[in-house]
Amino acid sequence: MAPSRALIIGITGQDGSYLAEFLLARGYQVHGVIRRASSFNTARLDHLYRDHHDLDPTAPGLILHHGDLTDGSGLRRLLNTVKPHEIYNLGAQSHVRVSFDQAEYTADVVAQGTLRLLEAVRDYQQATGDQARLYQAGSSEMFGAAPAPQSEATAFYPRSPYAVAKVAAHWYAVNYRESYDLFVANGILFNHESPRRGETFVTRKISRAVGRIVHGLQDKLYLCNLEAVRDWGFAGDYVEAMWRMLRHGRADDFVIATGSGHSVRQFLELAFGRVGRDYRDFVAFDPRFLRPAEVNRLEGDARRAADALGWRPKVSFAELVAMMVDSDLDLAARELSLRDNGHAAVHVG
Ligand code: NAP
Ligand code: F7E
Repeated sequence: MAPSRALIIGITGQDGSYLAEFLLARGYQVHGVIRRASSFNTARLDHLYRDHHDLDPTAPGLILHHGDLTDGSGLRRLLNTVKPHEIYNLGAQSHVRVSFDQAEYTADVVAQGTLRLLEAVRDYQQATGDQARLYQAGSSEMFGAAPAPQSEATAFYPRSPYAVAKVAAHWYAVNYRESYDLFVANGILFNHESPRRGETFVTRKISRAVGRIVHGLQDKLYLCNLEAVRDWGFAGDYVEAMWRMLRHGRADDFVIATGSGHSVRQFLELAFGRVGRDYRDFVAFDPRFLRPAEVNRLEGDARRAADALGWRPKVSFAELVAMMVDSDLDLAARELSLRDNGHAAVHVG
């Protein structure tokens, strides 16, 4: 029997790599969309990738295609080529602070890009009669200043160009679901992290600094607001929720969260505590990282996902911090060894 085909937009990111692993393990043929870049941008996928000459095109495996959410005709051609059963739209300029500096670009990729994809799926479904189920990566940032805990019933109050663009994408998805009978599920995911998290998000910035400080490669860590509270889970757990949303009997919107919030300061205490250090000896304040409008507290209520999808997080906050610090201790040890052997530093962004 031919395998199920999944198309992942944003496969080179943190979530894309975990989702690709998850789907490959279940026998999917995974098609990933990557952006053309002047250097390789597939580091998170290298362990999964095999040269396409060695692949059977009708069997499970990973196949990569060039594409971009700003290029609607390319997306249409991809749908016609891949004929996906499931589509995961994870593509985004996903950094909240950066979205204040690149607001139009963020809107083009996140809001307009989702609209381009929905239009392509609508036409594909109408032309072929085949349904491609779509997962849309929404964010707890859409709740912004709304009081915690936030659930599917909480009204959005976005506080950044990124969050506003995600709200637009969310409502485009709802509108296309209601107008054209598309199967579109909106995941409203709270922060999820891992050793593969981008290095400029606060958790990874901290775990990376712990590793480099222990190995003498860094002596200061510059941060801004330590009182912000986030509901941090493990990305590996969260990609399973995406998949479950597309297997559910009805397209719907789901909050995915652990239910408990922690401050950046608490993350620092645990991360530095794991290596017997006090974060106060290393952390300094840099106002450049402040956002023009901050989101103070995000803490999700994921009871709908637990009841309808049977989804629950497995990795605790303390386990997540330990996993990230341990991984970055190894990475820093390798960086030190490369440096001592005359190689350039490992690039960490
Ligand atoms: P990420 O690591 O920043 O990955 C984003 C992905 O989108 C990368 O593969 C990136 O490609 C790709 N991308 C960027 N611009 C694109 C464009 N114009 N066209 C096509 N692809 C593009 O983000 P993540 O943490 O994996 O998050 C996945 C999705 O969930 C994002 O939509 C994010 O906004 C959303 N989200 C994340 C969290 C979280 O806590 N991680 C929570 C809620 C929602 P390059 O590698 O080439 O840059
Ligand atoms: O910031 C504070 C910062 O950039 C968390 C994205 O995946 O999750 C992510 O967005 C908090 C904020 O994540 C620094 O002010 C302090 O209050 O790690 P972050 P985020 O903004 O929550 C959501 C759910 C998404 O959807 C996004 O795509 O930490 N903070 N000092 C700092 N943050 C950063 N980045 N750097 C600092 O130095």
